Amino acid sequence: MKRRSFISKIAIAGSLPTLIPKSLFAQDKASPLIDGPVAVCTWNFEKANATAGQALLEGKDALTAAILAAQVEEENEDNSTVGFGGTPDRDGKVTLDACVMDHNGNCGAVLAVENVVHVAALARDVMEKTPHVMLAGKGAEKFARSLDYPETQLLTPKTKKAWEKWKKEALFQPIINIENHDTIGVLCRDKAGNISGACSTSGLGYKMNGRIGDSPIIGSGLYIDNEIGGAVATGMGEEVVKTVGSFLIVELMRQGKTPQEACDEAIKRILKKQAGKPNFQVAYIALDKKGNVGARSIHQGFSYMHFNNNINQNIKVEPI
Ligand code: SD4
Repeated sequence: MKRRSFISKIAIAGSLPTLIPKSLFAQDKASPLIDGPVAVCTWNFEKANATAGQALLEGKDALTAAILAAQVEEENEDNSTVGFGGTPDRDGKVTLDACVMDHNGNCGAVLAVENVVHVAALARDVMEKTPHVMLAGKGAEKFARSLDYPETQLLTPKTKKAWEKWKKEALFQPIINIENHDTIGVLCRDKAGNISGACSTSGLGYKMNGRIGDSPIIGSGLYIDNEIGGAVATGMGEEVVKTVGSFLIVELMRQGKTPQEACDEAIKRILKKQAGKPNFQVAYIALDKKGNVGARSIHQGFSYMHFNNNINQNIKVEPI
């Protein structure tokens, strides 16, 4: 995968302005109202974000667009932190976590799922077809089989070989950036002005079997409040969970902070618990109801994709 900055134009005509009641922003004149659908996702997943952008331009709802973006990376064998080709745990098992949240505040999640590629879609099925919010492990897999999700071996020859090499030393040392953090978190605002999101990951490489990070935890890896906006996280999940990062960002925006200020504050909350700058990465993206976006990371190396007005752009993020 190329790690470069780019701007790609997507040749799609007919984008309609996003319909958001102006009265919502009557007292907030500080930030502009961005017209048209908006899609943002973690890292440099150009194709994933373009897929979401195109779906939004075609009139698909924000949740569908976010899941379509997640699926691009879930199928991408070269992404070693999501779906097929994801790095296994210490026991050689690829276990996936995902969640989704829609503009009505509905949410669904699956945890530690094996042999299913499209776990963000499965999280949506948990949300829409069960009385529950979360399904884990064998129960989630049984549910997937009942819906005819194909059974897929997620460990590839490449990741198996890397795991066998890792086992010789068996050191658990998460790498700071994209080399080991390629989780996809997506936030979309559709033509109706509704915001939804999705998050999908295989978690930290060589984690303990059964370990769950932030990504499938509503409020940590993802949170949406359609009156305010949404946020997603990537990086060291344990630290995101400790500060309930995505919920925190949305609540800070509710109190009047911009998406950028809210991301800054959420990163500072993590740093406050550390002596000096820690040797792990956490990064957030936030999108508000008006289409404004903010992002911040602890370390260099984080970037995100931004789609609006037919332009799909990779934005490098300055660390705190
Ligand atoms: C986790 N937050 O399981 C995930 C890892 C991650 O890119 O973001 N990787 O902790």
